[in-house]
Amino acid sequence: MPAITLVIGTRNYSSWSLRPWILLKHLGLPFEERLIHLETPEFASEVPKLSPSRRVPALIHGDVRAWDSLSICEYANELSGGRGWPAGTAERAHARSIAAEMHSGFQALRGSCPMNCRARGRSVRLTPEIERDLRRIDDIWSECRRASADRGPWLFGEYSAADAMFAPVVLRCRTYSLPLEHMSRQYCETVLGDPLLGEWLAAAEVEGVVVPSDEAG
Ligand SMILES: N[C@@H](CCC(=O)N[C@@H](CS)C(=O)NCC(=O)O)C(=O)O
Repeated sequence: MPAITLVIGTRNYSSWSLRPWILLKHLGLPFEERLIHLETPEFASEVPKLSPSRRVPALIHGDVRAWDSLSICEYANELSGGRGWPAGTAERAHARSIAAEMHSGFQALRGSCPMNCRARGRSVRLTPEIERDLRRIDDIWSECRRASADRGPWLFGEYSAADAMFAPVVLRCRTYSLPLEHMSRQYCETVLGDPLLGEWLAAAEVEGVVVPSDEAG
């Protein structure tokens, strides 16, 4: 079995890299990391050799190439024998839908509240667009948690790719102190208490890189 390599960007900023990274970790799939800092000459020269989209994350596994966070999560699900999504058909459809909604949506929130793992105490003006994104995220989390409360602490009880896709959103909520309802706040506590997220955050603390586009943030 060839080794899996996951190409990721700067931990502090690369929310898309965090998603498959934490899912692979939760599924117990061993992999090597190749970290290339964003907005560096190395990124410009190396990433085109590793990722057809010229973006991170990208996964290399023998002859297999997968790029784009959600497709890497799908590949990890296959490698794990289907443990990346909930077991029931209806819950799988639900989990895939909210993961896809995250992947393609919430532009207002994402644009105004970029992930910065190290940052705390930032404020943002809650425009109607950001409010709308936030209310939808709050509804997604609260509805999932109400339905799965007796089966474990994650969105569908056990950890799934849906939790991985939302992990960076929880970090944004912390950095920008975004208001959430009780069930969602509890879910954020679960995510922030995840030792595997702690591993990522500890590494982000010491990487010491500031990308130029964050200097104003
Ligand atoms: N839709 C892609 C987005 C990937 C993406 O935008 N990655 C950023 C880092 S978080 C990147 O590679 N930026 C470098 C660039 O665009 O040149 C995914 O889900 O993986």
